[in-house]
Amino acid sequence: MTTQNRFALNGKVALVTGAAYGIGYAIAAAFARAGAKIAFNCRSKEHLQTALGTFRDDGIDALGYLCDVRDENSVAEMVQDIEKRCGVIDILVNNAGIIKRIPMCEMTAEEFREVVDIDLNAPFIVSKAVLPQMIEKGHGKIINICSMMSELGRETVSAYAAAKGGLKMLTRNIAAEYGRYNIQCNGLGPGYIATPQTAPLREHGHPFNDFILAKTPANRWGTPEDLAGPAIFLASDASNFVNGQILYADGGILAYIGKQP
Ligand code: NAP
Ligand code: GCO
Repeated sequence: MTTQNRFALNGKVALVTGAAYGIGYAIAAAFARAGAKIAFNCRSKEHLQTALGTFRDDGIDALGYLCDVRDENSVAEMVQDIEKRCGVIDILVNNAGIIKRIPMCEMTAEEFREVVDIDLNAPFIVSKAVLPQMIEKGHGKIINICSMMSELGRETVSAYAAAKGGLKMLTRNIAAEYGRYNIQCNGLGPGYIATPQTAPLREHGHPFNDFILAKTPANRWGTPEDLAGPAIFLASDASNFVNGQILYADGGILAYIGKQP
């Protein structure tokens, strides 16, 4: 196999959760351009229809599903339909996620639970839905979208950091338990990326914007497209001996104390 072919995804079936827009959309589109058959899901019918149109405009024939990743039955039905129509899922990206920015003592237990349900419990649910078929097929790739908050805390994101920290360890445990079946499970840890999720932090004049630029050696917010290459690497044969790792695509934030005064 040539070096270039090791990064190809031809003939692969990929499910990217929460890929109606943002990071998930960019990863799904990159996988399609690398040769994969794409399936994605989201909760909103409007988001689904818009995303299907955007994929079509991008020349990508994607399968779209209305499915809340917290709903085991809905996830099972989605996976069964994808595998009936396209074959066994070779690549799963657990991307769907939310954040609630609330000081911990003002956050309700229900709000905390909702974030952990979507950002941590759901990757468990969706991974469990695809693993048996990957084992039977003799290979598979699971990529969990982690975060700076898999490593660092900050004010107001206690639920999100707890979930993303847990997702890092779920990643390592899936690698530990299923590596013997030629299944690689790794994390992709984006830095601060310009998507709807971070839009509130980038509003004109918001102090967080200057804060992040000062904390990022690249001195810019990332774009969803900055994650395409790292995601293709983790989804392809090029990473067949990489397992249980978190690949940070963060512009250098984690390596940097911050701009000196
Ligand atoms: P986003 O713009 O808010 O998009 C989130 C996507 O997930 C949407 O398509 C949303 O569609 C879907 N979604 C949310 N909850 C869902 C559920 N319960 N079931 C199914 N789909 C669901 O977020 P993003 O910035 O692209 O982030 C994507 C992932 O990267 C998240 O896991 C996030 O934590 C992580 N991340 C983001 C950044 C960043 O700086 N943006 C950095 C590190 C990590 P519906 O609302 O229609 O369901
Ligand atoms: C926040 C941001 C971050 C990013 C991302 C950083 O409020 O701090 O939303 O959490 O989303 O997770 O890697």
